[in-house]
Amino acid sequence: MSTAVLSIGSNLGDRLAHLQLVLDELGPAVTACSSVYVTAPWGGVEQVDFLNAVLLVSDAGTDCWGWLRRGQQLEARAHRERVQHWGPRSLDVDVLDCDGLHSDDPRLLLPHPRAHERAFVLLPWLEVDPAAVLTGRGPVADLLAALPAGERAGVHRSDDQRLVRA
Ligand code: PH2
Ligand code: MG
Ligand code: MG
Repeated sequence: MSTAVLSIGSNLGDRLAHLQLVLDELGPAVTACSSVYVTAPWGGVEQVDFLNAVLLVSDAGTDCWGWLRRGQQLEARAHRERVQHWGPRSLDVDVLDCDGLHSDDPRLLLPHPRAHERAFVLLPWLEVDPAAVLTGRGPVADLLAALPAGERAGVHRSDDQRLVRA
């Protein structure tokens, strides 16, 4: 049994359908789902905007490694190709935090080492859990407030693109 926070993102192909695939496949494990956000690319690679969202998930049969595995299976289902570091992708599923666990394993770094720097992660997370705390870093609301204004300015909630919970 574990409870995790997942960040999902896409900027290739049918971006909304790729995010929806995650909801459809994780089904009842999804306890909360944020709005869809249109987000400027983070990381210095010139590319089209992403759609991002955050999910809270919980499942008796899935541990923290299980969320990584399930995320990777979904990325494969969306034909994810690993071409360029921080480059375009059909689907990215990242485990941000899982049961407050710390992991130094390079295959599963927990908490996510860059979550605290990314408005496209913090803003949707705060929407689904206003009291959220990023393990080792502090309240998500404080992390968001500490970001440079430009970082937050690139993240917009979409009114016309929605995810439907299975
Ligand atoms: N993912 C990246 C790199 N940059 N930028 C945005 N806006 N959204 C992402 O999901 C994203 C990114 C690598 O995982
Ligand atoms: Mg990522
Ligand atoms: Mg990833």
